[in-house]
Amino acid sequence: MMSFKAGFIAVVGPPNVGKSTLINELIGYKLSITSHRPQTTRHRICAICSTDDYQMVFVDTPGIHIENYKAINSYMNREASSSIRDVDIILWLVESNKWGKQDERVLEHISQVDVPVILCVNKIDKLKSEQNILPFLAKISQKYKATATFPLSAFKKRDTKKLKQLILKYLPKQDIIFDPNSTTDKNDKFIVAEFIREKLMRHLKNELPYDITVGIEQYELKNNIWHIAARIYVDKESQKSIVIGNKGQMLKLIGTEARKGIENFLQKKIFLQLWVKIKPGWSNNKKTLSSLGYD
Ligand SMILES: Nc1nc2c(ncn2[C@@H]2O[C@H](COP(=O)(O)OP(=O)(O)OP(=O)(O)O)[C@@H](O)[C@H]2O)c(=O)[nH]1
Ligand SMILES: [Mg+2]
Repeated sequence: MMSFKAGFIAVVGPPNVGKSTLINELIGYKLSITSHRPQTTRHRICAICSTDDYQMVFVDTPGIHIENYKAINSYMNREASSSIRDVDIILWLVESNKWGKQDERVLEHISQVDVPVILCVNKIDKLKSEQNILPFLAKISQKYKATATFPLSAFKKRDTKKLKQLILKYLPKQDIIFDPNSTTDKNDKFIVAEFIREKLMRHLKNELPYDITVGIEQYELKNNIWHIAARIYVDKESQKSIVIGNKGQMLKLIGTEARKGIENFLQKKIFLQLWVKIKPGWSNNKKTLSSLGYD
């Protein structure tokens, strides 16, 4: 298979720029969690897209950010910066007409590697006219000469289809990397915990810390139904009551939505139970972090 193409494509950028949204669109199904809040993605995760002609392995990364005062923040920044080494292509995401300190930080990392970098300028649907982006592009090109520049909206099929063709152009000729049937390098349990965390990120107001986390405690197939029990970790009592909500309504809503997403992903019925537990300072405790999979 001389002409088969395969490779790793890291997607990097500041928090909230649309990395995970773009990846889900590129692979054509929901794998990576997304929300309107920054720092949704915490772990590097591979999303695999295989055809008869190529295999693209997208590497989703946590947004590179400045405030890394907690152990979990430095873990996330490390996950992101280490992900750009040993890949074949980088998709560098910036938001149209937005440039900040975090973008500078991302640029520092990108400047250190020597692979094709496609500058993706996302969320152009927010602009009144696409022309408005030209001065912005000119400013970035003074800082860095990207291999290609691609303005897009991750929401638009036409854009993501074209982006895929561009990626294919730079994808190296080589043998397949993962089994063509696999979708990710993570196990189902990981994805399940993430789907629950997504609903927490989406529903909880901004006063709740983004660093809430989920641990899976039961994961069993009984009578063709997955029985899943998960514990949600928060820092203090007041947060616990927000997560549970008035008469348990919030937790119920999160459970219902998470169950739908998980059933869709696993293609099986599931029975989901959620609990909330207070674990003070977990996000700044290296030992707790590692027990929850942040090694
Ligand atoms: N208007 C608009 N919104 C977008 C677009 N792409 C993503 N978004 C929104 O931007 C928000 C952040 O998207 P994510 O995909 O979670 O961003 P991310 O870069 O993965 O963020 P982190 O994981 O926190 O680093 C979500 O509310 C998305 O719906 C786009 O092209 N246009
Ligand atoms: Mg993300």
